[in-house]
Amino acid sequence: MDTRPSHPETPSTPGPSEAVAFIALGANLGDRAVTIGSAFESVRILGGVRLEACSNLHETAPVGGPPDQPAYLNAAVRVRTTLGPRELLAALHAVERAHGRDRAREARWGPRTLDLDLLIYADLVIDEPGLTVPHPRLVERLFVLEPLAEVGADAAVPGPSGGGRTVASLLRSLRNASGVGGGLS
Ligand code: A4P
Ligand code: MG
Repeated sequence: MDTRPSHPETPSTPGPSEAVAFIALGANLGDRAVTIGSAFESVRILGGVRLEACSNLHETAPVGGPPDQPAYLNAAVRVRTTLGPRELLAALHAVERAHGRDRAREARWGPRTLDLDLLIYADLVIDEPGLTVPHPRLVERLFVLEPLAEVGADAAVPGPSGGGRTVASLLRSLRNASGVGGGLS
């Protein structure tokens, strides 16, 4: 099922204060495809955010967390935004809550209705309580890099984890290291 909004792209030129950002989506409870589709729409209508591109939905085996948790659906989006990174993360947390996420009741890396992670925000490198950008685990996770490459293959991942390499290059390396074939050329 393709749950992407039918017209996600806003055909205007970027404003001077807009930053390009990438967001990961993950769900492994409830009707995952409906949740991710609804989250695409919620991001599309956020104030100060223009949704530019949505990836496909990827069925992925859970990494970490409690044993026997259900498989995930993962996706990624590219946005342009006038929100700062903290404001954007706060808006994403509000979208998670609107989809039934309750952090107080869940285990770390445990099952969740919706997880939204801020992966990349322009060329910023931030390491503060409550906000690390680029997302610290993005370079080690196929379930993040594969959808991300669909919407931002040429995006550079700044900071110590990405070293300025592109998403496509990081994905190729991780696929080689994991013995997964079919890397992007
Ligand atoms: N936080 C700091 N930086 C960020 C950022 N860039 N984006 C803080 C999002 N959040 C950020 O996050 C914990 C804290 O990280 C928050 O207080 C936030 O302010 P959380 O969403 O409450 O908890 P979490 O998601 O369980 O923790 P974490 O460490 O972000 O987990 P991950 O790395 O997101 O991993 N397997 C598959 N196949 N697919 C998945 O999607 N997801 C996870 C969660 C584990 N295994 C998975 C998947
Ligand atoms: Mg998270």
